[in-house]
Amino acid sequence: MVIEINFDGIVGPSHNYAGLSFGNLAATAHAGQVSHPRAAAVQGLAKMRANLALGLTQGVLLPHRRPDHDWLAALSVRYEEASPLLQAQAMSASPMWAANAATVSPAPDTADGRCHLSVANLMTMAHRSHEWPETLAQLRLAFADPGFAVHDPVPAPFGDEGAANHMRLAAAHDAPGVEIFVYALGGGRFPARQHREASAAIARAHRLDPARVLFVEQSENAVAAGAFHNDVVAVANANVLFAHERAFADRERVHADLRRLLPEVEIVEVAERDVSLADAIASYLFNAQLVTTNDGPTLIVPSECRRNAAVSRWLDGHLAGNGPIRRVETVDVTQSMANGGGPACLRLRVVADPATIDPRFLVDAARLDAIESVVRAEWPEAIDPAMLGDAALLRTIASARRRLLEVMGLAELI
Ligand code: SUG
Repeated sequence: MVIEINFDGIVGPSHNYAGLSFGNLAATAHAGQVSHPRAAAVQGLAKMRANLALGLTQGVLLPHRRPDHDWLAALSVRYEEASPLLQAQAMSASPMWAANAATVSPAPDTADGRCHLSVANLMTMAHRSHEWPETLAQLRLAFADPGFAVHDPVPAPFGDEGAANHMRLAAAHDAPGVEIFVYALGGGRFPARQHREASAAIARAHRLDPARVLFVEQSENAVAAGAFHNDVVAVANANVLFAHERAFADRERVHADLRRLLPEVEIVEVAERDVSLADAIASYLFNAQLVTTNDGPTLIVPSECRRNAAVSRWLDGHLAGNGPIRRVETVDVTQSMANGGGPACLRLRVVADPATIDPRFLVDAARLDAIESVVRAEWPEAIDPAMLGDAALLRTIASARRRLLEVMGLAELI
């Protein structure tokens, strides 16, 4: 049976705050602070447990080798001799944000009836530009079934940041959908990380019906206010689009196109006067997981949303008014949030039959327990970004990841 599966990135043992993502306000604000990798990973696991409790199917993607010695070798430098900036870029735990791993087009949308995945090149940020080879290796393992087509990244200079800039709307998960690719134009105060040409290439590779694809420009205001990915200001699931009024350059056009292509669509728009763009970005209201549960459309928001008065008021008002979102759940992912990664950043959605996926990438409560034991025993308790050159820390990070992959039966990825 075809269902939606959320693959969460397990927070890696090198999780730290080096302030590497220009345009990501949270990451910049926390630059130089001490991080807590063990607590961060435990928070991520708790979120996965909460998803299981909602009746959802849960998968995982694994932390990458850190530091990335292969990348440094391509730059002709050894970690010990690299500049502090290069060290931090080689050490980032950024693969935890699985929404940036790939763009996924489920089988009901594609001409060949296969589920297509394109690994993201993430070329705009140096620390993320070297993620794709390991991500691709994991995707090729997890989705080896002939029902999937796994694609190489779009070549430079066309920036692609994966599912964070892609939304799929459909009457039901197993019905043909409308795929929306959101891109940003350059020239503003912050870099445009998703280029239209990259999105167009992916739509072609995935053999999507051009009549059911929308290319939508992100509003310049949103990028300038710190929405470095569309999923900071909009999220979609099934027939519900949940977006800020200022998410798109031309909102009327987006709404009209959607209503024409998917008459069942329900658009939940939050007005600037109710929640400002600044509040939306600070609280990550839209970086929520919008999922289908027995109670209907359910929004899984970060706890920061309940600490923001305007956002909390909006959520309560929507629930009280019997809006399309029927239930709101709160999760604590503050360690990831401090680097600009909310609940939606941490997951990649794949609509497919779980029986066709390598079971080592799927988790139940028992497997989460096993992962948590490794995390509690092996993950560093704290990392001061000024200590990234420390040899003992490097050994701890490498052995912690190795142990996790062994426990998960994925030693071939070591
Ligand atoms: O790419 N932060 C990530 C956050 C990604 C959020 N993902 C989505 N919105 N889907 C980024 O900016 C900060 C790492 C550092 O500064 O060390 C970072 O990479």
